[in-house]
Amino acid sequence: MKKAINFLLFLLLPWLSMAQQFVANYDEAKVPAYTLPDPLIFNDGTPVTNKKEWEKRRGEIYHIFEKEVFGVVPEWKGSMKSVVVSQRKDALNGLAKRKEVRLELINGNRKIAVMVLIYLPQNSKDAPVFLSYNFDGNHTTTVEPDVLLPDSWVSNNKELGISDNRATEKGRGAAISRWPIKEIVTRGFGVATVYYGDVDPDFNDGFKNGVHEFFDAKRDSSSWGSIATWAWGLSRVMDYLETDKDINAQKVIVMGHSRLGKTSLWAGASDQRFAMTIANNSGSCGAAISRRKFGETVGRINTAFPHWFCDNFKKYNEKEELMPVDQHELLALIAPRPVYVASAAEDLWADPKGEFLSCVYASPVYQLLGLKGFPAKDMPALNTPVMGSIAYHIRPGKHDVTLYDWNCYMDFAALYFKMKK
Ligand code: GTR
Repeated sequence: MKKAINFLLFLLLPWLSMAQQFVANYDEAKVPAYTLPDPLIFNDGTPVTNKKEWEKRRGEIYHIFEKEVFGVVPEWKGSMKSVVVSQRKDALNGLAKRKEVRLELINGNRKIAVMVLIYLPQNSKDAPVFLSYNFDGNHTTTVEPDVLLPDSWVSNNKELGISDNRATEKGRGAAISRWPIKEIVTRGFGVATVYYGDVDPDFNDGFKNGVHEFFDAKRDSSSWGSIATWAWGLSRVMDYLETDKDINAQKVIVMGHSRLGKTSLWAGASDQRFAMTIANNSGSCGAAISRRKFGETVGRINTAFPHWFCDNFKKYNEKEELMPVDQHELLALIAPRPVYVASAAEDLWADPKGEFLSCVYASPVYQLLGLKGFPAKDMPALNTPVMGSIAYHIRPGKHDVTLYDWNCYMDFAALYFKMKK
């Protein structure tokens, strides 16, 4: 017994000591001086002067994010089948059409199912649709009693020690404050949501579960981490949406909160079919400038979540200044399509100022492409959204998604898609 405890301590100590040593900086005066990589300068030092050159430079930046941060997606040799498992015309008391679609990813005799829950306004053909992962199962986003419970890892895995039964009936509607579906549909938008654990369970198991089990490729230091896997999953949902006659696939907005905000940025950068990207409180390695080392740092995120990024990224633990890219360039990769970054005033862990500054520093790329860019140089006051090709707001309160956030996203989308008020 004593031996076993010692062995456990031996395994845990390096992690515990790193976790204990880490003290987040929340003092603006202690933010180090830094120089950001310039998205409009090629790796060889020559400047980018027009749209055509930007396309080439975009490839350089994308490649660095792939190889050094999120990891490279292996070749997919499988196939996907979609099955509509339920359909209602009278959802939300007649306000919406609803369907649940099971996407079956198949590779030989291996198969996983990804469930998509879709709410659309009755007259949906031209409605922009927010595609967004949820954290705990599709049934947590709605109180409707017949939406299916997840049958993936939340319910049948003990790795996270989940004990609150959120994958059961007890979780139904538990996240509705983050999913104002009625308000969204009333304003003429649709919502497609997927439980992210269907695609890849969020724990460090050496990439043996989720869609990873489909890819036989040997892993190396640039192989994809879970964020890239989740982003890939959003592209598979997009493959389906393109086939759904109730949906205009030209108007799909990819939106995510927190780790799933980081995911939406990488999905928006990787798949140009997404018309718009929204990152809610995405923080470290999402929208926030890493070189500021404010709140959560690269070292801290790689220690707490070693499976989110590729192994190469660990080289930059406590050495953010050596990163060949920074997060403003992740936003720039989304150009010319619009992108919205949002912060919460009490969410210092996510570095609101760093999230704002990324918008400022990504703006020259949009401007080079003849677009408005980001029309602010100073942080706006609370609840005062700034909207150009890049949009930003900071609201009071905690790390969360609120109706206020959604209303801003809908305002921005309504502007971009020229919807009537
Ligand atoms: C935190 C993590 C953040 C953010 C958040 C979340 O623990 O440090 O980067 O991703 O989780 O996703 O809720």
